[in-house]
Amino acid sequence: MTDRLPKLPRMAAIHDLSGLGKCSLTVALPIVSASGVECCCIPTALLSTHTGGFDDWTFTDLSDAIVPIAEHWNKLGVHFDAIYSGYLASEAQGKLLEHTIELLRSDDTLVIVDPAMADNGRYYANLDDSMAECFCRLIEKADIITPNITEACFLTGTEYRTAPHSAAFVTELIDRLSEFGPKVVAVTGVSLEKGKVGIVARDNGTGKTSIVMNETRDGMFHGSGDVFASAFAALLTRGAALEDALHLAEDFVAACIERTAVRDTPRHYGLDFEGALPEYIRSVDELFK
Ligand code: PXL
Repeated sequence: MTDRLPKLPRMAAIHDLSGLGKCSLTVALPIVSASGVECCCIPTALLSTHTGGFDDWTFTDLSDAIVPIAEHWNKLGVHFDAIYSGYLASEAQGKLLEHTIELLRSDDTLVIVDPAMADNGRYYANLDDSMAECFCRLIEKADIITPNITEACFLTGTEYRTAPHSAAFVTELIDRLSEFGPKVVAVTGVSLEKGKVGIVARDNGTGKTSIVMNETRDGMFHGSGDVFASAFAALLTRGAALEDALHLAEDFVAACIERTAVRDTPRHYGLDFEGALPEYIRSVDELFK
């Protein structure tokens, strides 16, 4: 049997660990694993909850652990097919992440940076423009970036606009983000027409733009960006075509949102992704059959 199994791709996932309120590592670890990719974790901070919608969260900074973990892995000679990062607790962590990427990256490593710092026209708690500056430096090192509309605006110094978004506005954002050099720019939370929301992605290698849209649901679904980016990053790490990765990841997010809405799970608790995993795994298996 083992000689029939393909190589297991390996990803370094560098995110905070928020114990309650699914996002960051509590989303990346299960979803990357379910996608058939080994997920090696570097927790950047330990929080009781994430910072969106909860009060009085605890916060333990793990900045001092980031580079030593990467140095140990580097010394072991472990090869990473991908490096995937998200929310950063401080600007200083941006510098540490840059160093970590240098330590873990090989010529064929895919670097995915999700500049998770803002939504709905506002920065997350305790973050400001200095975080956008920090992510501007980081996305120069990335092959793939997955900002939402707010983050795309903050990274490019563009005034934030609420939905519906004109195609020209989204194209302009993608053009400006492409100047930072990433091969793939995938902007999430785009609504080109009332009642629909989704992702517009451009492959700067081919110049092809792909759009995937789903029905909107009322309200905001915390953690949906992390669910999308985790599935998308893992599928691309496995070698999926951009269009396939986009559709599969977005369908998965839509199924998670549906379950969250039907259960009426408090939105800040994150997406009910657990029950959508079996179907997602079947679709992943089908794609790589
Ligand atoms: O998913 C974004 C995110 C990740 N981690 C922490 C957060 C947030 C958004 O609020 O607070 C700690």
